[in-house]
Amino acid sequence: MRRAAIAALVAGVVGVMTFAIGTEIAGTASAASSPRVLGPGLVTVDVGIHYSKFSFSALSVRPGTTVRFIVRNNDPIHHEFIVGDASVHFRHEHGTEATHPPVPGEVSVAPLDVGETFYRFDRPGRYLFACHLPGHLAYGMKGWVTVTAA
Ligand SMILES: [Cu+2]
Repeated sequence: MRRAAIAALVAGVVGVMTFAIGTEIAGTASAASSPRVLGPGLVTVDVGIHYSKFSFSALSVRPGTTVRFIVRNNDPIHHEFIVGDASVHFRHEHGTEATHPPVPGEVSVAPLDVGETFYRFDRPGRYLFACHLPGHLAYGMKGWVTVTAA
């Protein structure tokens, strides 16, 4: 059962790798805002990963919120969690960094491991979070953090 699930997961990821990636970064996909708005100040958010999907796709915070993202990778493959503005995502989608040192908002998580990263949201707007390993963003490993107006 577990082997079959893993095989399906791998097949799914490979299946989407042929799609052009990168075009989604400027996407205008609307994500429903979470009814709960977090912050300001320091808040901790649990981010689960299973079958190459994040456990949620929308998060709302107030300006001046530092989020501690606890990223739990429940898959048998590597993933990463990258949050930031469009330039951050462009760099990662087209870049060559295989893993990420402790830059705020960027963390690589080994199979079945847990990682964490902090990111401070100040300016109102929408900030993409995504996994930029090959094919993962196109497969749907993304979501949005909405920073509400002050
Ligand atoms: Cu991934």
